[in-house]
Amino acid sequence: MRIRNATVAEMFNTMADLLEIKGENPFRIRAYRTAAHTIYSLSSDVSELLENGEDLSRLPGIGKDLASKIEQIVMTGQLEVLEELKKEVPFELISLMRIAGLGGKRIKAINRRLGVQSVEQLERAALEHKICKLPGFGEKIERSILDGIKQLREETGTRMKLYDAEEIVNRIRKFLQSENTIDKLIVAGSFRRKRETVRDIDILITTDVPLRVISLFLQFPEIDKVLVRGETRCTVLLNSGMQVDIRVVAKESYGAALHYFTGSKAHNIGIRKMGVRLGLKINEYGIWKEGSRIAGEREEDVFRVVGLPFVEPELREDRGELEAAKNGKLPHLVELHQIRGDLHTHTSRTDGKATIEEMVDTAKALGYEYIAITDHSQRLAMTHGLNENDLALQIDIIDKANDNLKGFRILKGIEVDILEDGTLDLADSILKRLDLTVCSVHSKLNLSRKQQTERVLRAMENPYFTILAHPTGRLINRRAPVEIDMERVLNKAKELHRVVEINSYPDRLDMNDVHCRMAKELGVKVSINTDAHSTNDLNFIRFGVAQARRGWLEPSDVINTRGLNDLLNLLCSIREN
Ligand code: DGT
Ligand code: CA
Ligand code: ZN
Repeated sequence: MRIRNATVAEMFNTMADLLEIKGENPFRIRAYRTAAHTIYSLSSDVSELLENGEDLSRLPGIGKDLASKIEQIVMTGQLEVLEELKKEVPFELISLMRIAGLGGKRIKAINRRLGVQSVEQLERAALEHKICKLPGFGEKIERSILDGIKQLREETGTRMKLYDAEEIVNRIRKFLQSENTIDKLIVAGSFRRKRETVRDIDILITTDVPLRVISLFLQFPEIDKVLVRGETRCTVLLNSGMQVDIRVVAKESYGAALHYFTGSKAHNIGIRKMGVRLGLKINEYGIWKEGSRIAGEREEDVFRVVGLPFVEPELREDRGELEAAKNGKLPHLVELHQIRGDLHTHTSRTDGKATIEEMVDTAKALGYEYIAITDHSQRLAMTHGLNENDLALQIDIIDKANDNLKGFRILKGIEVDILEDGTLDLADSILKRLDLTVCSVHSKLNLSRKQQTERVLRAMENPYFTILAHPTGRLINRRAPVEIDMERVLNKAKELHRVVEINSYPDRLDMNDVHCRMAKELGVKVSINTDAHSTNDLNFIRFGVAQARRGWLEPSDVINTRGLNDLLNLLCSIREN
């Protein structure tokens, strides 16, 4: 494998961040940062320099100790001390280091006292005035933290996760509907297309009293700045850095406006071109033929006039949906209500918050027929991962619990770590007693593409491998996906009849839409799971379903749309392969 300089530099910077949060010696911290900078700006790869027998300690800012660390990274793909440090300091805290005015010391205090781990959680704590009450903090610091978050979002142009945008939308909706003046309120744009992240929130409204609605909205307490203010529209920036656009549209234009502002832009252009060929003008106000308006009140109108059936918003990315619509080949997308169970969940036995009973009760309330309990395996010591004895005990517990259940089944599972060499973290003799396994990579995320891919392919060969969980390990806005050849992975999954997960956790949404589509085209079966760590998390399933829809998946592509018996048959047949 070839380690890139950027990788080495990033590991050193991470070291520095973690040491800073830990409150280590500033000289040591600076040494890592300087070294990172040196390596980043080298013109040749450190791995190449090493191959040529060069002495890295001759580089500026790099002594014997750092040189040997670089060598370790190049040889093994990881840095021992960094791995150790990650066990001590929550890795997520690093994202907070990028907020101006928030050093390691304060991050540590905020984390220890409020459990804050992400920028979003920090923002929430500040908005709820929890930060200013901490000893050594005050209102001024709290405000500067909020400013810092805003600045960070502006600088990095960070797109907000769909889940966070959804929460904002819910608050706006509630606020605007407090007066009974709104006829329709719908969020268009990437939010409606259910992209995993959104840049801004585009809201369309129909009402008889536009001025009144706009002036009410301007009183929304989270507004930081009003950017545009007109009689039927306004654009504001919220404290969170999120931009919101509100447009009041005429009832007769509602459908045309909804289509236009839902986008995507590329999809719109495709539609408009089809219209032009038919002598139609299609814009956000309506549909026109020879200067007179022929339609525009309903969104379906836009598709109808160009001879197409309705195209679901999640498909409107100009990825062949117009072509498919023309040829009657649109997929019948999977829907939330078709999901009959969840196949990746955790309990308080490892790092979840709820007991098996509580998870089961919630699953039943969601109308499910089954839930798989898949706690972590022993390798993840921080989560109190299960060893073979622990798992045997859990199997007994679940068997007993099932005896008392009617019309619902708890499936026995485990989220078993895929070790670096591609073996699984628990013995086959215990795995075979389970209904299914959810297999995932949690360590050595920085292997080369070839090694990472082969590690996963090898794991899939294990006869008790059922589902590949969160295949790329990415965390939206926090951690890039691992280097892995998804096409090879999916081909292998097809060959061995393995299932691949869409992890519905709002930070993960892994596989992404493009990989979902690839899976479908290769004929690989998918499972939409939440990876719930609490009863509430089971509701995240809607995000996974949205991602599946963006990947053109139909119910038959998704194994947990099957009823219990059907699913059990499938799980058995996977093992027989
Ligand atoms: P975002 O905000 O980056 O997450 O993605 P969108 O798709 O929400 O993009 P946005 O907010 O810039 O615009 C909303 C929709 O408005 C977009 O999806 C399509 C439509 N739109 C915006 N600009 C144009 C344009 O120049 N031509 C056409 N045909 N449509 C546009
Ligand atoms: Ca938008
Ligand atoms: Zn998990």
